[in-house]
Amino acid sequence: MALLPILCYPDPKLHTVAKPVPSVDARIKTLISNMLETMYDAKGIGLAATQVNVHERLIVIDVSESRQEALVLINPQLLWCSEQTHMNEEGCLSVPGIYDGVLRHDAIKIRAQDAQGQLREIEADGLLAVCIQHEMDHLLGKVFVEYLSPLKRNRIKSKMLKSQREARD
Ligand code: K1U
Ligand code: ZN
Repeated sequence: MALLPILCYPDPKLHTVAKPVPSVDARIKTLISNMLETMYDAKGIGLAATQVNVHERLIVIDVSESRQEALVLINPQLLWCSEQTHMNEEGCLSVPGIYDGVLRHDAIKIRAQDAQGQLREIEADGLLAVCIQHEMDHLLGKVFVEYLSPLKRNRIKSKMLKSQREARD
């Protein structure tokens, strides 16, 4: 297994729209293992392939306390979402140290393949629903800061660029 480098906002590669995973083969299984290791190491609850510069529709998630309940979503499709929405505090491994409120559907239903390539339907609410919506946005090239005001987003962009410059020099 290997730790993968995570792209940091405002890297333009984060805005790439991911393509479907063609088949759940050995290459994808290795990528899943590496993404899970990377997510656990970074103390995240989710990770989209986009964030590790692989532009295919693959997400790993673990919102459990035990950190032993990994969920793998391949080629996820949104089937239904509740009308009811809620403002939730979100963070992102690609925007370290920034947390802000984003409006998300309270409950969703999705269809996705699992790590064996089996089609599953999943109903989610609470943190799992928030995390799935956040990760599915990544696959569309959208980062959560794009829901914030232009003023906040520009401040975050400048802060990220400054800390990336300082880490380089
Ligand atoms: O996509 C990512 O970068 C992972 C991200 C997922 C996420 C967190 C919170 C709400 C929605 C989606 C993270 O794991 S950020 C770090 C984190 O562990 C965390 C932050 C806030 C609340 C709960 C967890
Ligand atoms: Zn994120």
